[in-house]
Amino acid sequence: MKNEILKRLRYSLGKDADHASVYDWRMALSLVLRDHMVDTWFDSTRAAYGTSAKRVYYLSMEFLIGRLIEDMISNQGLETEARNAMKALGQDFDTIVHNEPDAALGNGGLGRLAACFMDSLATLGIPAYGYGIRYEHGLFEQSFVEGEQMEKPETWLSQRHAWEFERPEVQYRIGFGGHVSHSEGRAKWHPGDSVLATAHDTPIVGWKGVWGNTLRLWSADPVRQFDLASFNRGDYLAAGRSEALARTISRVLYPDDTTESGKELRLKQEYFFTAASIMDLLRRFLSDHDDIRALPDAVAIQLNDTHPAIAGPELVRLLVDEHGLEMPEAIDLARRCLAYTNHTLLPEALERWHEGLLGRILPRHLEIIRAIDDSHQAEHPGSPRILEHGDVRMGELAFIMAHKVNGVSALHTELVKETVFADLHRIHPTRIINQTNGITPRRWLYGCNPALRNLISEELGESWVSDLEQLSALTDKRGDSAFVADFHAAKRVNKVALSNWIGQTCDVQIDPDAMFDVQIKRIHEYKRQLMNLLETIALWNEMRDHPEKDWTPRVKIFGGKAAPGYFMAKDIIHLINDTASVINADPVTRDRLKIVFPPNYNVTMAERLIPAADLSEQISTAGKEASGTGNMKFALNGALTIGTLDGANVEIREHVGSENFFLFGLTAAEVMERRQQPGFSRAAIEASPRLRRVLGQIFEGRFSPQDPHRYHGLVGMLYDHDHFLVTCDFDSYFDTQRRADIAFQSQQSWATMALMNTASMGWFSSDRTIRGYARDIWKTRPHGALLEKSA
Ligand code: GPK
Repeated sequence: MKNEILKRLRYSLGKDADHASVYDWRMALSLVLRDHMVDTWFDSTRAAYGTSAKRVYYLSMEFLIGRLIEDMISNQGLETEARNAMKALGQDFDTIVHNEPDAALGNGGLGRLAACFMDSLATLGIPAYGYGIRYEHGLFEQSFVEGEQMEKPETWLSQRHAWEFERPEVQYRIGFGGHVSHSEGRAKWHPGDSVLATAHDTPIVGWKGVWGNTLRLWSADPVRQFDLASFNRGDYLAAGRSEALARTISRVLYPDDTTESGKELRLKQEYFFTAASIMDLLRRFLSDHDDIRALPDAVAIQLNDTHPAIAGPELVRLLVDEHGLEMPEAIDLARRCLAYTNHTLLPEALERWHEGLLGRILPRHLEIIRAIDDSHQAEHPGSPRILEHGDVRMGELAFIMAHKVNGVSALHTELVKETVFADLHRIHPTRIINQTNGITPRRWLYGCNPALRNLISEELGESWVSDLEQLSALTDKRGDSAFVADFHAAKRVNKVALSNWIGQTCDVQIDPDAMFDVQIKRIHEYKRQLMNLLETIALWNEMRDHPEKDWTPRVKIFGGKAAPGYFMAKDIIHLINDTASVINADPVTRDRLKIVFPPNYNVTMAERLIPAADLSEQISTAGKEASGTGNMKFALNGALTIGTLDGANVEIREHVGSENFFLFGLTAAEVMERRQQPGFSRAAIEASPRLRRVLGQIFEGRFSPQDPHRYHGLVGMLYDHDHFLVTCDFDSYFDTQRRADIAFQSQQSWATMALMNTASMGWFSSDRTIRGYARDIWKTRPHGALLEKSA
């Protein structure tokens, strides 16, 4: 490998060892790793063609993959080789790994789920393509200036992307606007504008390098590169204008998570990547099939939320306008290919487009949507409509065009049936099913937590990495005090490493023996970072009132970004940082309580924080978090959860045991009921002197002395429209935190509970989730075993 790296350095980067930078070394190593992958990748592609196996197409606006180098090394079993080679070349391996920028092509859970699914699809050997957008700028870079969030554009592509193959020959023309002509019962769309979608392929190789799939991301390019006529006329700006316009489509990821931006460019992005993907999969299908009617036997298209829901009308359009099928048959054929995953019940996240806007950009699609809507109405009179009050409702469209609709946790799926899609569920009672989310153990234990991984592998060998339920064997170790001590020691190694990193990045000294209490996720009112902070202030007050008590030392760690236009979320960030300045400087509590908020939370930071956490904050208002996947990552890495009965928390608690989980708060049903009571939040505040005191301090400017009015709006919100019931759950949360304090005092029993979490989390592997999709939705079987045999 050493020689391969030197060769790549010389011939692909044009450097010799004496002049190579960290970047050059990283690229050389990455290219060597990519070379190793290509053979597996080709074999898999060939095998998929050979067996004419059904292929899965996962359409997603987001793939939050983070760094890839460690996946590429460990999935191919090249760790020792790679480390030795870099050592022999006099390079520090970790520096090289950390040189790779995160591919932040997603906002949060939805995008990260797509990335975990890609890993599991490859590990299970299911022929699959991920389809998305190659954003030039991923999720913005966050910094804090005097405690406030600032956003800077993210620039991961300012360096060459090591893993992708550009496919300039794989291009599709994507139309927008224009008009539709009808003659002899046939429609034809004449787009007014068009751009080219160009493919960029990243090979995704699964565990042990047995199978490789493709993540195909589209970039938008102008149809005509450069308007030479304008240029020659001297109009230099006009010459580049169409080029710039086309490129804006894949320029930037919308930074909204579970909130809708409703912008025209967003609709164009959605259509752009969906249309390119559908054309691409049809081309592949037609290359080895003659009969378009066989499409559902060869193609399963999964829509990751409604963002690609235009896939339904687009597929129907191609079947009718280009392949000459009749509308009813086309709709039926499309439906048998399509399935839709719902990720949220929050009304502000449900996509709707004004009919006028959609009709202007996609006139033929609007006609087809009307036809779909009318035919569904004719079959099921009185059913909900796709078009309502001048809006196209993408949820209803996705539902009606899918043969299966799934929720992402047991509770969420039940709520999908009872709330957003209650009427459609009555009409199609078998369509909605559950597929509880999962996480890939390759990244979220094997990769991010070497200390724990090694301990587990010494005990069980390595087969747990692709068969996570084997972790249950660790249950037998709970009475083995030596093993529990080793488990505890692994956690401590991670906590020391994190303490050092926080010392460097946040300039705050923290005690590795304190409880590390971590809440990392997008900043959103329903996730209730605010409640966590209020509890922190209340704890601080009590520590100051009773300094003589034996308090459990805590480090409160926050991480996450707010959407740039979400002002309440930005206020919450500001308040966390303001409070941290005051509390961290207090000599009375200095050894007992610290707040840290490292800026620019991303996948790589999660990989650092999760292995070092003792307590995982999963405290959303019950009924609001569809699933959560961070909750799974923490529990797998031996953190205990403090949480509500929300999303997958419910199932996590069932698996790890209620004695190993800190439950608090109202249930989803109680939440709905409480909201109906007038003045519920004032009543809750009245009843809690502790909460009243904290709100008083914030209101009076205790944490913002330079600007005492800064948080009047925020406190007022809690009094008058506490939509997420922070005030109602506060006391229960505070009391449960004190139970956690007491439990933490016995390190031995805490470590045993933590071990029981790790041992019980096998079911939450995304391998299990993907098997569920394959069995219940796609009707496809893993082919990895087949390949392994032939190898
Ligand atoms: C849900 F609707 C959305 C969205 O736009 N973005 C997003 O990340 C998340 N989600 C849910 O909030 C999580 O509860 C869930 O675990 C995740 O999607 C994956 O299903």
